[in-house]
Amino acid sequence: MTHAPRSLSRGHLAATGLVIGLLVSGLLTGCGSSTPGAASQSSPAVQRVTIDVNDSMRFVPSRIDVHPGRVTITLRDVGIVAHDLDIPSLHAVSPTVYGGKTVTMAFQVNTPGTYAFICDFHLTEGMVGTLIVSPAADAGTKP
Ligand SMILES: [Cu+2]
Repeated sequence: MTHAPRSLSRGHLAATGLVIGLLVSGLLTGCGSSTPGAASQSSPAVQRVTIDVNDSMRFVPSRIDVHPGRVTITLRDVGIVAHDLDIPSLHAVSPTVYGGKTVTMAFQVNTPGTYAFICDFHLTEGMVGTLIVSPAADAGTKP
């Protein structure tokens, strides 16, 4: 008489533990595989950014925010001095842009992080900027 309920409850506990275990492992593998893998592999959209360069030897804006993937930068010279945009760590350099002209550059960036870019002509004058590559998962939560 007393054996039946005990074995029943043990079986119930074991089953509950198994279900929780499956749920937890499912959640863990779901997080692990979707965040970095999908972000760098499956974002076909090209991200387009326009940056002005001017006779004050500045990039405007000097900070660009993108996600991993293909990036196209349009460099617009709103002054008369020639400039370029060089991202040394990505081996990406734009053509030289002259006063009143526009050039474009395209590159691929796969790894989130902070990448410095410079104007090769005016580095000593502080003509620098920062490319911020944040994980694609943050796209929806951006303000
Ligand atoms: Cu410059």
